[in-house]
Amino acid sequence: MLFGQLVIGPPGSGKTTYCHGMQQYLSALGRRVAIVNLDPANNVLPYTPAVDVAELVCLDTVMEELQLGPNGGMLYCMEYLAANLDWLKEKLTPLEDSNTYLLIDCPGQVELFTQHTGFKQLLAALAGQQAGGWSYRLAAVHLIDAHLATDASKYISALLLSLSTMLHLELPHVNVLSKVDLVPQYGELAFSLEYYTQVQDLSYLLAAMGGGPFSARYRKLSAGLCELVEGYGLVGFTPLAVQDQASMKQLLALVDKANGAVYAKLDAPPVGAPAELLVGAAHSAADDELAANLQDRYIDAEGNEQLKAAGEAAAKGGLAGSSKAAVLPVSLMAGSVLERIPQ
Ligand SMILES: Nc1nc2c(ncn2[C@@H]2O[C@H](COP(=O)(O)OP(=O)(O)OP(=O)(O)O)[C@@H](O)[C@H]2O)c(=O)[nH]1
Ligand SMILES: [Mg+2]
Repeated sequence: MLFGQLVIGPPGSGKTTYCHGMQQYLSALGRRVAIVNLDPANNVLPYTPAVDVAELVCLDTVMEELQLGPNGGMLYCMEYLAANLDWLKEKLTPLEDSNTYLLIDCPGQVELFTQHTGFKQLLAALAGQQAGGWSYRLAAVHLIDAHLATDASKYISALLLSLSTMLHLELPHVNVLSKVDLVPQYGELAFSLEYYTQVQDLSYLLAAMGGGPFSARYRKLSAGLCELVEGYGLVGFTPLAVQDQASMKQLLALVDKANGAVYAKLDAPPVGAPAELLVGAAHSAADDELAANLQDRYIDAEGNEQLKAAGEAAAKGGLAGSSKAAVLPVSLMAGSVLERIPQ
């Protein structure tokens, strides 16, 4: 039986980097792991994938031959994959025999996770328990860029995205606030990191939204949206900085609980899991501790003035809020994950 992670999230939220870092982390722990690249737009990969969708369908060719733009082309590629599941099964079968842990690197188009039928068909095959399903035990790891937490209205929309993704995919789900080490460059957080990692009292966000005429007019709508998210009580985040071993360790522990890898010997069926396994919501004291540590280390740390100044300079140069602004090279970040693992 295969266990694994379906790594999803908006463009630039760090999916590919996370897969690379987690692959190295798991390998260093002695676990057998393979990456499945499902993003046909991933032209330059930092890792060597065990399965690469680009071998089946090429985004550039699709765009050229069908006269589609990049988004339409991507949806076509996913539908093509959903219509050719035999190809995928053939590639994954050798991994089944060796009980390899899967990291599935997905494209960043959010419509795939919130409304697309082809992607849902693909998941039905991968994680389906009924006849025709392959019964892989997958948890969705949903990365949301931490820069969204620097603005109350962006953060509300990130919460809504997480909620609708959880409802659409129907997989055990772990929500992650990624790239928290970059927060000092993005600007001040209205609240400490712990606030964002809990299923919060969202009314504080409304107070932080500012009082422009537009936001005043839509305040009631924002309050309604916050109430909706709170009502589900499921959307909490785990903080992640890929080069920080403690955050990788805690995230892995959460995901292993969500996909059932931790219970593997008990043969428990985690897919179609009850709400308590939607571990984005299963908030623990360890989450608070990790958030406090990351806050000290990356956000309140001495020397962050330089980073903030760099962030402000980038903002003046038009890079404000860009998830690609002033980031470390992938090789450096993933390397540092390894360096910190005790041998
Ligand atoms: N500092 C820092 N940078 C990160 C982290 N994770 C990712 N990045 C950087 O963020 C940028 C985008 O990362 P990717 O891994 O390409 O993001 P993605 O979600 O795969 O992007 P798409 O495939 O285009 O949707 C890269 O420049 C990474 O180096 C992190 O934890 N810390
Ligand atoms: Mg990627």
